[in-house]
Amino acid sequence: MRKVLIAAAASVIALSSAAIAHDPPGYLNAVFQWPESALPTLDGNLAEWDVIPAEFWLTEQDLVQSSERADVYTGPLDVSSIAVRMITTWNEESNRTYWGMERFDDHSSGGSSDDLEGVLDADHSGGTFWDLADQSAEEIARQRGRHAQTHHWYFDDGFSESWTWFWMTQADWYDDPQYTAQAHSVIGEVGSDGELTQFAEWYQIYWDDFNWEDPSGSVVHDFEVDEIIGLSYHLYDGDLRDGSEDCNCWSRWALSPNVASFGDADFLADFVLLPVDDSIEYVTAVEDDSWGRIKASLAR
Ligand SMILES: [Ca+2]
Ligand SMILES: [Ca+2]
Ligand SMILES: [Ca+2]
Repeated sequence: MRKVLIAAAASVIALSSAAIAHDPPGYLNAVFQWPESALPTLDGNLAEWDVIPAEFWLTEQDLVQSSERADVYTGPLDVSSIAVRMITTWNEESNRTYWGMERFDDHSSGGSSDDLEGVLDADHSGGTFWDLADQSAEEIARQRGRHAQTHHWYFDDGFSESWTWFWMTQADWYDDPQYTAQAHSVIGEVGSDGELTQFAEWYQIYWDDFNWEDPSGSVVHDFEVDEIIGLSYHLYDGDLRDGSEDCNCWSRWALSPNVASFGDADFLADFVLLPVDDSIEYVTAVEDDSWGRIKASLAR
């Protein structure tokens, strides 16, 4: 009996310390689930996403500046410079996360100055997925991104050579359609220094054990209802008009001011995976191009 109690107490302590580590502290948000019959159609038109209630979307109002760079913008949030609505959703059968984003930027620099970085710890293991002390080069290669993954995504109409960049790995196979795919559209011209609005939708699978040398030996996460995942968004807005060190023009907007979320899952925010909401009238693929879209746009 005593052993059981000690084990129970130890697990409570482990749970509570994990909860304290997650960031922002006390934060819990929810991940909307798509039914298998109505997965988003990746075409750069977000009409089908409008069935998702507004409270699931994050906007720029949910974000704070998260950077220690010298040229970081230090003024208040300015929706005439960056405005966004973005969301991470999921689907049980495919074990995919589906992401949607609409983003307005007054100054399109193009490429890595204006992208979204998504970080996700699917099995909520927490802890670093960056180098550990005294690791060999081989161990570092294995460790980076092993139990949580992070991607920079560029929805920039071909301005960037690749649309997805899992920047901490040496793997070159993670952009295969069995793992990820995207579609996007833009209003404006990428890299023109002018205004740009982007509409993007994409899916991404995640790994419990990502092995950069071994796609088939890597363990894909099996997402389940009620599971809590770790999630972070880093929304970059570089308005690099003069590019000087003190330009006060570079932003990394995130849920928390911490910068450690780049490579430590203890600093990701908690999100719980929801069941399908059957009360919603989804836009199914069959009616996707016609009546369903009209209905979805009328329902806004
Ligand atoms: Ca679509
Ligand atoms: Ca801007
Ligand atoms: Ca910009």
